[in-house]
Amino acid sequence: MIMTANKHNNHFETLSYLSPDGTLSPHFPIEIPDDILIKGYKTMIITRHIDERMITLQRQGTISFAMSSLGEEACSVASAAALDPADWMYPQYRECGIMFWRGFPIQDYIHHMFCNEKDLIKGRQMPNHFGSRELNVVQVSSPIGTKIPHAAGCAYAMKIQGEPTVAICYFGEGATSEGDFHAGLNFAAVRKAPAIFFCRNNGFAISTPAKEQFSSDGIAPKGEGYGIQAYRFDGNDFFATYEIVQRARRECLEGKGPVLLEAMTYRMSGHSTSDDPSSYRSDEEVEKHKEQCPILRLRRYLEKHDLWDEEREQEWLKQVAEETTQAINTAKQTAPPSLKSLFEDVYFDIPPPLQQQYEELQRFFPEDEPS
Ligand SMILES: Cc1ncc(C[n+]2csc(CCOP(=O)(O)OP(=O)(O)O)c2C)c(N)n1
Repeated sequence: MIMTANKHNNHFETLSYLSPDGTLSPHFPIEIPDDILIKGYKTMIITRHIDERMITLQRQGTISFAMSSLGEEACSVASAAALDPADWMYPQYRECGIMFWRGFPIQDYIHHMFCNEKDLIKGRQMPNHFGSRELNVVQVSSPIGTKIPHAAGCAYAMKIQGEPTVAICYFGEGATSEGDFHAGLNFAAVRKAPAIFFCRNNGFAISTPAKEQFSSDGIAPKGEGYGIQAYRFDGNDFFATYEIVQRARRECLEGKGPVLLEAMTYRMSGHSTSDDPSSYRSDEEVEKHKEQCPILRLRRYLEKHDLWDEEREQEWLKQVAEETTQAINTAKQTAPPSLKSLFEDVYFDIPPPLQQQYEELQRFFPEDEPS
């Protein structure tokens, strides 16, 4: 059961309902419709498959960089499932599952990973820095923690305007060491902004283990200091994640102020394709976490309830793999952003000095066609 911060030992329990063998606790307080569970499972499969393919493409030198959410898929997918499509989302780079939940086409995601001319952000960011204005997902940005005050401000604006929506901001436990974490949580707490601060505690900030990041009992007890509600739960448990995010959303909309969530999970992958985790953690440690795989756990539940089977699994894997292959092939044949795009979207009309720079640059890229 969830406890509020115990002032004597600051120990928070971790709420969990789904066991590794797929048995759901009879204490699970709500019912999640079967179609949400099935869509959630299928979306986690898409997320994992695309992550794997992107890592491979990076290793082959086709794309420049990739980050994976291997083992953390329930955090993004179950939380997105518990929200309303009108809620604003501020993801970090490990939340591509929210995009797939909200219906972002695989093709658009892969164009983004290739940073080509069909990338919605025109290749101006690194891969995994997705976003979609249409889906109310604010684009990822590299500096860690900067989205926390943005989400607090967005939530406060929605409150002032009387909109029945919340803003959710995702970040890792490493981001909580940034000043922006304090500024964002304090502002949201004082203004009672309907913001959900979703901390994915996956154990590492690149090579720094959580135990070297803070001396508190994780992140959840910090909510007490800001005077806000906090919950800690098993982030590899689709049911717990869904229920807690739904609850946090309700509390936000009841005017109780922001909620701090700490999803306990484990980063199964390297930090990014530039990282070699074998230099700071053992294979045995990683192996130990495999049994907690959020996809496996939900699959076992679905199978126990005749909502999924091996035949459906194979069919879905095939469909996802084919669509991904097709999307990769299309992205490979898509041109990079034009040189001209470097000069666009800042001014309504390109000022003469920039126009001159563009023309000078063109001399070095005579084959570049303005798109
Ligand atoms: C302000 C800032 N400092 C440092 C970095 C370099 N950096 C990129 S990711 C990262 C670790 C973030 O860890 P965490 O917030 O726990 O998220 P995770 O990668 O574990 O999901 C760091 C230090 C950065 N991008 N921005």
